[in-house]
Amino acid sequence: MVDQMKTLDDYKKAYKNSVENPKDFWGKQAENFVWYKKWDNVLDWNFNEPNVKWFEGGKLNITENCLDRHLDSRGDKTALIWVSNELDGEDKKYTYRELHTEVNRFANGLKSKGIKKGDRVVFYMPMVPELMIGMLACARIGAIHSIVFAGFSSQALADRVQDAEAKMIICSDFNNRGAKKIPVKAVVDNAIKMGCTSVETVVVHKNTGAEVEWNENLDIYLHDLTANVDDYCKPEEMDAEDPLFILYTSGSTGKPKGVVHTTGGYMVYTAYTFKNVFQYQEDDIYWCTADIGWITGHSYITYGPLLEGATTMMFEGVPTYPDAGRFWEIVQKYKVNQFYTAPTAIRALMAKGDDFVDKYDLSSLKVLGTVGEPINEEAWIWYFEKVGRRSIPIVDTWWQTETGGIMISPLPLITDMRPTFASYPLPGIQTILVDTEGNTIEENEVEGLLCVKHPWPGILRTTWGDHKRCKQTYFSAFPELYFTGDAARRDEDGRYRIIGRVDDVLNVSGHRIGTAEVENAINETPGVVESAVVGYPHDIKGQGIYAFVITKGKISDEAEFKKLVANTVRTEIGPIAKPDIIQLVSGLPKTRSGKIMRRILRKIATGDMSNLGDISTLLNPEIVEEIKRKAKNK
Ligand code: 7RM
Repeated sequence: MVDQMKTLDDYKKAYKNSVENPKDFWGKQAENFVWYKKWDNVLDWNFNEPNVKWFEGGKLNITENCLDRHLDSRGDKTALIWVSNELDGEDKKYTYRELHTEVNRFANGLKSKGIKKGDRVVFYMPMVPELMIGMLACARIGAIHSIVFAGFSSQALADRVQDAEAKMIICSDFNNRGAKKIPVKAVVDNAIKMGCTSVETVVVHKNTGAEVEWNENLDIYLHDLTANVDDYCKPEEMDAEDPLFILYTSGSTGKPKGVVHTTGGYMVYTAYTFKNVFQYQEDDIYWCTADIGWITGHSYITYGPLLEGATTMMFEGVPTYPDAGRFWEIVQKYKVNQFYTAPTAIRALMAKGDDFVDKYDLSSLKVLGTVGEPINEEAWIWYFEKVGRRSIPIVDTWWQTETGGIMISPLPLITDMRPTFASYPLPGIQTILVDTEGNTIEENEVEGLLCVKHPWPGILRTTWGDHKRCKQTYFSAFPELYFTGDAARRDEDGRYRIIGRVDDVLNVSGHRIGTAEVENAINETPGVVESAVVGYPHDIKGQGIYAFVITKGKISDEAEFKKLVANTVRTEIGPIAKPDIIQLVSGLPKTRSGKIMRRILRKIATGDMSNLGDISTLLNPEIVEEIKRKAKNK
């Protein structure tokens, strides 16, 4: 098991050591795992290419470390508690031994369909145990999983399957989500029709048991795949730098990119951060409410907890079904010790009133966590007072799909807390703030661009199929630095407060959405000439999506047309990217070189129209008046 810091002194020593001797520091953490062959070199790196290699030459399998190595000491310990969408549903528990068997059987099933090391397998599934079992089964045989959040549309799914050239898709028949039943397999069928030619097999997990269309050439039920397989599958020997998974994430331009994480470094980093940020103790029950389709679910539902032999929970449903007390009902029922969720969920529950939280016994809780977006002070205080009953620490964890694990966070009862501050960088994380020219900002209380100057084991290695794009996006803004895309400010004690994205990436209910993606989708609507999408502050979602749309000629039924635009976005990306506000305009403010002036649109969308700055240099300054007049947030 990796080290666990217990005191402020431990943190200070670990931080200092990690900066002065990064190889020693991470080499020691890595010693705690099972390696088939030890590494030759802890770290080799440059941020120019970029080329980062951790534990080069080391051979291992991450599932050996998540499962096999716990069998002697924790074979009968509960590894996974799965909580059903229904209040009276049948929850499920898996011991480490049972989870091991399920993963091995699934892995043998994959092999029987010709899946081997290096092949890509896409998952499009709800929050069911088979998703966790399936991702681990891939890791067992060295296949690269790419999990697509099951709220994405067929088009978005097809884009990702094609980019990854996946050989297999694994899905469910239907998905239970709150009061809804969502046809998951039908979305996959549609994606296949869009030309996913690399796909040889579609594995269908019988979830609700409802009837689905069947394609004899491709489809097989999961229970048939694993009907006659062995209970043991020898783990594939992976190189430390072999890819473990691809996870697509939105950026400021074009289509989402496939962030690639590799095996050894990701393993060491997720285990270390899990154990320290949540201060996990052997008999604790840990619950992260994220979806496994996002990085938070990868690192802190599956890998981090299982690597540390924890009991991890997985919830199928939503926070407001059957009512806004559901989270707290589950915390009470399972005596949850660590609870990790997103600010958007906290704000949504806060808005439903205190009665839903007051009536439950939450005395088991020891640590509360948040992730995904800046938490506003009001939500932080509500979380602290109502859920934490003023007595337990909150960890506001800042990190990204690209960082693999938590980067900046308080350590519960070890470092102090300041509401809305993600606080201190974890050991191994050398954060700095720079100005737009790349000069280091030494002073405190000054806003700057958040960068990291030394690699940590969980850093992304590349973007799938396009290494240039990785360099361009993260390592080109400032030489020798990893650029996060976020602005931040540091207080006099060294705590960081994350301000938010400085690029064209929106954060809507904790979901990362590129404005360019939404614009491309809107532009697919017949009758649309051009569009510009910006974010605006939204009480519950953090940010809402505001779309300015130029149409071909006059639209007779504006309401109907806006519905059409919204539906196109739903089809192209998924419901999470649907604009909250659509304003039809006759033009967009542009510079003389033809660039849309988003700065002006952002202000108008926010309702902050008094000071739009100098607009005289625009190609079409007169358009600003028209847009202001019809703006929706005034
Ligand atoms: C884990 C995750 C990453 C972006 C990131 C930030 C924002 C995440 C916080 C936060 C303020 C936080 N991965 N973000 N955590 N902002 N405080 N604690 O969310 O790739 O989906 O998003 O999310 O802007 O760059 S992500």
